Amino acid sequence: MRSFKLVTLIVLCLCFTQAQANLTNPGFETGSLPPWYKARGSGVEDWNVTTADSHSGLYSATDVGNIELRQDFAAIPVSQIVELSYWLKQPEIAISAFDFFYSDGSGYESIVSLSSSDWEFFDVTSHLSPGKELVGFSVWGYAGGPAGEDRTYLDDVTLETVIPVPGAIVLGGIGVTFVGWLRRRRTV
Ligand SMILES: [Ca+2]
Repeated sequence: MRSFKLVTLIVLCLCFTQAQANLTNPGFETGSLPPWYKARGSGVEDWNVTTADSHSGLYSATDVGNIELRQDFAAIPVSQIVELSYWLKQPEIAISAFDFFYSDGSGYESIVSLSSSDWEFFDVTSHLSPGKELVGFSVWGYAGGPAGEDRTYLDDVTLETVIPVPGAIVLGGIGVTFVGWLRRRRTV
């Protein structure tokens, strides 16, 4: 009985939704920045793609200074977003701001603090405003702190949505019928 419920649940999940990645070049593995672009700020070294370090793959993006790296995309309802996250590395263990840009022209900015000099994961999904549509996302480097170079590395940005699949009800119905048929066969 428990396995029947589990199979039904899996079938329903598979049929009703579909995960979708929404960023282009999320891990900088094209070896260049676009469609990411420098939006605001200034520093010693503009955002660029490097092989000096990476969270995964060959490349990451890096800058030295308080400079914003942004990507714009077609409007995505916040209600469909299940994850907005990224990986950062700062040898000086400093801070980094991130910005959301909404279709109504409003924005949101907050800051994350790093706690080690290794790669760190930041999930900022909970900062999104329900009911709005996201059209852009950015991450900042920093300036100040300890005396050394103000370097930030960014990699593996995830903007994942889950959307209903067209015809999902039909597929779900077929799934339930099939599971019911299996169950009947088992009990005969
Ligand atoms: Ca990468």
